[in-house]
Amino acid sequence: MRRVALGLGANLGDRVAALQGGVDVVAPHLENAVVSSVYETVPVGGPAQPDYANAVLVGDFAGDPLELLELAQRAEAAWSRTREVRWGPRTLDVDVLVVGDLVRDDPVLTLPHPRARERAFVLLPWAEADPDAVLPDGTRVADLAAALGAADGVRRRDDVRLAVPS
Ligand code: A4P
Ligand code: MG
Repeated sequence: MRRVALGLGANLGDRVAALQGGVDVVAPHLENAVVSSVYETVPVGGPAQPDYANAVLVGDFAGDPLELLELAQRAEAAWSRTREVRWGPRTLDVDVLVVGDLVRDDPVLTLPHPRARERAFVLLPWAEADPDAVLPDGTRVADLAAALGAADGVRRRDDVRLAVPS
């Protein structure tokens, strides 16, 4: 059993419904699943595009890392994600952030996710969902989140809540 974290992002259509749809596909395959609040975030990189809704799902996963990637991609496909532009708008993007302390330098599945540790829209929800989360090199996610300071462009929403299916 490994501790895993997935980052979910959506910036087209009903964004909260898309995030919930992603949780509904992946969470049943996790134990002790916890999902963060929804965060309203300014887009990072890519062309001019609408703001994102982001969240992080954590839990314990017994399967192979590639099975988790497949679940993430199944969730994206369920929201018929269109993917014309790298870093462009998407109905649902699901990234595997970590799979326990595994390190993989493989384009099919790179672990930890190479940009996770720099991004406020990942670090803040992740630290909220799992205050004890650590990266494979031992860095605490909560410390990285705290170091962001004002966390420009990331705002936690209090008006909506995602649910982990029971
Ligand atoms: N892949 C390799 N490693 C992984 C991993 N750890 N998790 C491969 C998921 N996939 C991984 O991904 C391309 C390929 O990466 C996949 O085939 C998979 O096998 P993709 O999702 O098709 O491409 P992408 O999402 O366009 O690119 P990428 O690199 O995932 O983009 P990012 O880094 O996820 O950035 N701003 C805000 N505020 N919020 C966001 O959520 N997201 C992005 C996307 C940009 N700006 C954003 C946000
Ligand atoms: Mg992605």
